Amino acid sequence: MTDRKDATKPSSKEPAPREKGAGSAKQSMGGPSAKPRAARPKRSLLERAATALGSGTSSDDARVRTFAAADRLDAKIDATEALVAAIPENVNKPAEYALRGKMPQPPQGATAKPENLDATASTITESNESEKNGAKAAPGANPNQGPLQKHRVDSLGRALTTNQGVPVGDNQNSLRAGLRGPTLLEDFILREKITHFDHERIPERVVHARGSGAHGYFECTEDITALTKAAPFAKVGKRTPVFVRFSTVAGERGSADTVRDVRGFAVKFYTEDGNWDLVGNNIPVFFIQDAMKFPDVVHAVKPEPHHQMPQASSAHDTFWDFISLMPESMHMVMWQMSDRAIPRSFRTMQGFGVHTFRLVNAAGEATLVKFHWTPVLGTHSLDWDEAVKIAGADPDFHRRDLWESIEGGAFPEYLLQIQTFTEAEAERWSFDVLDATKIVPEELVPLRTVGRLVLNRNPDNFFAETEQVAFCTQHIVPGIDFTNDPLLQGRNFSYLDTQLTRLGGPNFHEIPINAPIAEVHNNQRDGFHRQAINRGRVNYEPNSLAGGCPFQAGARGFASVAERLLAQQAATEPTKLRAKPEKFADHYTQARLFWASQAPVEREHIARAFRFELTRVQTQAIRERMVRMLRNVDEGLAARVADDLGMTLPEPLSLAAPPVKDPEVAVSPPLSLFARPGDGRILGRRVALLVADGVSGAASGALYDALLMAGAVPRYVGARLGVVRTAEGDELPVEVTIEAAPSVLFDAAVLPPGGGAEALARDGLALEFVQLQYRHCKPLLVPASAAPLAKAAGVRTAVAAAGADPGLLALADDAVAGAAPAFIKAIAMHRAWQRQTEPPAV
Ligand code: HDE
Repeated sequence: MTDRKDATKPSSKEPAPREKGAGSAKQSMGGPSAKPRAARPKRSLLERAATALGSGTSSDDARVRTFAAADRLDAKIDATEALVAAIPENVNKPAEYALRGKMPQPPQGATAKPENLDATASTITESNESEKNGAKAAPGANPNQGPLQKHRVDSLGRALTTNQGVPVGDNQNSLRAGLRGPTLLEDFILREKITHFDHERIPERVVHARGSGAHGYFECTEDITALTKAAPFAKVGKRTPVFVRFSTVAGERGSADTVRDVRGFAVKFYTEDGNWDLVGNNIPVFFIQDAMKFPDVVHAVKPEPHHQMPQASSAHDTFWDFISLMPESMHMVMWQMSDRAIPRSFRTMQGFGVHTFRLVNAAGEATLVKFHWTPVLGTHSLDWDEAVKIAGADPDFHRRDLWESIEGGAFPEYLLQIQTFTEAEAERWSFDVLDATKIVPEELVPLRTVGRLVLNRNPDNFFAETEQVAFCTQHIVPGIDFTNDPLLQGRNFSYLDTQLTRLGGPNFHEIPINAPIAEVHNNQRDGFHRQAINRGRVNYEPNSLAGGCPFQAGARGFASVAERLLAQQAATEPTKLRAKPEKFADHYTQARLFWASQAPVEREHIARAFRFELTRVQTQAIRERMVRMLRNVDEGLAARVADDLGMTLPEPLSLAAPPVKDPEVAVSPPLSLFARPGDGRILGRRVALLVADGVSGAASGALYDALLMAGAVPRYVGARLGVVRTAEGDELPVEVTIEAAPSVLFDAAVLPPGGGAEALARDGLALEFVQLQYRHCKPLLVPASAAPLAKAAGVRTAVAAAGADPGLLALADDAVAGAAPAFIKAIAMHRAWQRQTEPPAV
């Protein structure tokens, strides 16, 4: 290296004249072009001082600039030579090869430090600062990463401008030739505004188009460093920022939230080792075993291509045609027909990583793992009739619930639980852990809680964050690794590929919501919408012109778990083939396990769901094939569905492989929704207090306050907005009307204590309100004076009196004010399914 520390410092001695030769040849090939030193005229003291101060190249005096530039370019060449010479050869090359039977370990890349930063600069004029240019790049920095605040825009106190920052004088009128004349093409303000508007829409996600997102954090709560070196688990108490997006799968971007569908549960962890995306669902298995079939299953469930119907529904011929020909989907379909597919909210559903992944510790040892998200408020779902009605009353039901809960401080929270097991254990099981249509029952491997996820901030802008966020299964960090699950392997290709079209090119990682907080340094360049302005002329590795930077991280970097694939293979097995392992051929054992683990009311709902879906199917032969498939799950279920469809029981479908004898687990209680009732809190639960003139303000107010204190969302619901006059002679505000917020939007209801029920009993909408609260098995508080209203709506108070309906609280009017604890308990139970009959009694 030269003895110069910086071009801005004076040299201790006059540099030796440069020899003609390699150096000057480089110059003629476009390298830094300075005059050969020998030819340089003597400079005045003034000029030398200007150079020394580093201001020479921006001096107003052209002569000063010329000399300063020459001096600095000279120094740059010297420094470049020294930098390149510091890496005399690629000493790491042998480490790429398995030599003499030894597996190579990737070393850290060779690197050298320039003594003069100009050596790696694109241009020596980089120190000419301006309001736009700002300062030159800080060594080793990529400021495109990091907190989002530098991208947030707030226009308080600002005037309207064009996208070029030109103030807009008139945002009401386009530029016209005369008051009544035509609009002029010259109106660049109008054209810019309309053009931008015309291009506001980007392609929606081909699946999971409908989604809602939130920011939050993941907190590590248990030390699992023995299992993984992944950054989020580095220390108990460590918090990692996350962005989570929940979604439906089949519906378009504007479809309703409460359709019967799988829900996406995608979490992006912004770790200091880069982004880790855990792109999961709320159902722990999937329809298919090989990524090859993904386009088929999605085509089958999406609206039929000839008439584009039905929207966001699997209840049509093409879906069930495909499913009935794909028996491996039977397990997933059982979950999809269960109430899991109509969750009450994103806050009350589980999430699953689905595939078997690997955890990798600092020693490079791997453990197989399944990821589970468990909501602390418990797993709760809607009733199908309710879900259908909500789709009309509030298509944004889940989105609103998420948004309002976070705005209201009731932050959604989930535990991260893991199941870990070894390859040897997995080998012994009757199912293959690489088969995404199978779970690992909790009885085989219990869940272990290792962290919690808290969603505590709504996005500022739906498009910029929730729409543009790009989840990719291949986004993993050191400490996590894939397995050979053929579905996961295909996903690892698909997610990056899909973002290219959706987000317009290969630089989607630079969109603020996608940019990691870890710095990004590589030699990828150019492409649509490039944000980073990379300094210097080096965009390849290895290099010496940039001191080897950015260099290969070696042991600090990501390393895939070394697998001994061939050793696991049978000697007769070809190395390259298209086929599935034998255990994948068992299609029904775990579908049976799921059915056997459901509570009676859950089974009832599953049977009804099959009835509904298959009734919508128009082709009798498809219905029949599905019932044949169901016979391989449960004879009773098949018979019930056949009966409901008015068909005689057909023969069962043939099996690809004989059933598993003595599966490890025959019943798994945790597979029931009721296994996770939650922690008893009723955060964000919406409770209607029906009011009309004559209502007791004191009793209603006491209940209202108690519900509010419990974190619920009580609302005074009346026939019309304004106020009602209370029994005490005061006024009570009606917050929302029965028409605008019908029954299905509330989790529980209180009929008016004191008075007012008679008026409501004459209102068809109010009667329907009470009737549906009752039909949907929701907690209902019926004061004695409101009994006629309840009776008119069909509420069977006698059943409650016999203790068979824990969701119905029939009380004396003067007991209402103090009934909050019992009512809150009933709400926390979610639904009194004991009340449900087939067909519904009301
Ligand atoms: Fe996806 N999936 N998927 N998927 N998936 C997408 O990526 C795909 C699968 C999941 O909120 C797409 O960015 C293939 C399983 C979620 O932005 C696409 C296969 C699971 C989301 C894609 C699967 C998922 C997606 C569409 C079979 C649960 C939404 C837009 C091999 C573990 C993420 C996008 C968000 C999105 C492909 C199967 C979950 C096309 C090829 C299994 C939660 O890349």
